[in-house]
Amino acid sequence: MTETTLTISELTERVREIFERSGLTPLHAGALARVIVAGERDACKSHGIYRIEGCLRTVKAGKVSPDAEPDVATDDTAIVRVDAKGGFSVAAFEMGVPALAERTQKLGMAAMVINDCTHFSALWPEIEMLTERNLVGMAMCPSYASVAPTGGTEALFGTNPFAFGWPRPGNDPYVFDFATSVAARGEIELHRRAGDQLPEGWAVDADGNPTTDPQAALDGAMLPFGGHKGSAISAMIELMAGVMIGDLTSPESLAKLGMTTLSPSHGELILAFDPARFAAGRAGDPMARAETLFDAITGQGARLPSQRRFAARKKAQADGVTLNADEMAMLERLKAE
Ligand code: NDP
Ligand code: PYC
Repeated sequence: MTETTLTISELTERVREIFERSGLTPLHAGALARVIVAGERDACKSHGIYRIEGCLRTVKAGKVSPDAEPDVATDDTAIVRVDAKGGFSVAAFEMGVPALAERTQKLGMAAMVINDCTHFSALWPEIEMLTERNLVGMAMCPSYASVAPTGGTEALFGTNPFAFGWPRPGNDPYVFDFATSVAARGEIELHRRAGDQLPEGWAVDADGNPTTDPQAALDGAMLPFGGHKGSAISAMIELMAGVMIGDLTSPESLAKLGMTTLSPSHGELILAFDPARFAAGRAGDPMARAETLFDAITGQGARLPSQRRFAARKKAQADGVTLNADEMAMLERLKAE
């Protein structure tokens, strides 16, 4: 199959143009293009350019506000509130980060609550905005009901992503970011498009029987990672980033949208910590001790999460992003629509 290589800025410009033509304001078109191209750049295809069509469907269906102007509110407490006003989450997150960093530096820890947003993206770009500021971060959000609790057979939880980051000045940060289902739903869709079967243990069909057929999995339910442990973490995310922040849980988000082919709307919770403030001088420098731990992990031959991603990023920055003929055809088609 013919391949085309674009620089990161060429690809970003193409994606931004598609979003602007769809009626999104420059604020949102730019933020979406950055996060989607970051997915391609870092070889995270489940949240790369394949997501463009879902975003456009959501705009066309009138389920996201294309010109929302997020509102950031702070007071003297540790909670920063960002009202996304029905728009995509990415610009809302970017606008709230300076206030979250300021509160965290002042208080040692702080939280950002994003309400009323449409959220389809990976969480690591958000976490990296915190580690860049030398903060430890955690982020989580519901999605739409597509995962059965362990012991059950019907979609209830979302694929509920959970991400964590630890800053490593002078080095790539320690970042993990995963769906609390065995894999992101985007992976199931990519298997379906490629005509590939799923590994066993990822999903059940609409009758609750194990399946390796991606379409049957999309019609049925995915399974949590790690059995009852992932199931419990997924429930925690529904509670903290849905119920606790006064926003939609995954079943409520699905009920609002009525289908899983649109980007889900709900809220998000982000927690930030200043790592210099907790040990209070005990047991040495936390940043140096963290490095000892990372060395012990890699010293066994294990890799750190995000190492694959950072390697892909360095390659893309040097050589560009390579897309196949189908992906290029999709970009051309969407540009012309
Ligand atoms: P993966 O299982 O592919 O990866 C999860 C994490 O584990 C990554 O940080 C990855 O790093 C790391 N990792 C993978 N293999 C190893 C290994 N052998 N050793 C050490 N670390 C490893 O991710 P998922 O499919 O679960 O999720 C993909 C994306 O989907 C996430 O970015 C998530 O935010 C997003 N998502 C978004 C949702 C939303 O509603 N917005 C819903 C669900 C998921 P590396 O990348 O370097 O491989
Ligand atoms: O890949 O599971 C997923 C997902 C759901 C919403 C956005 N991404």
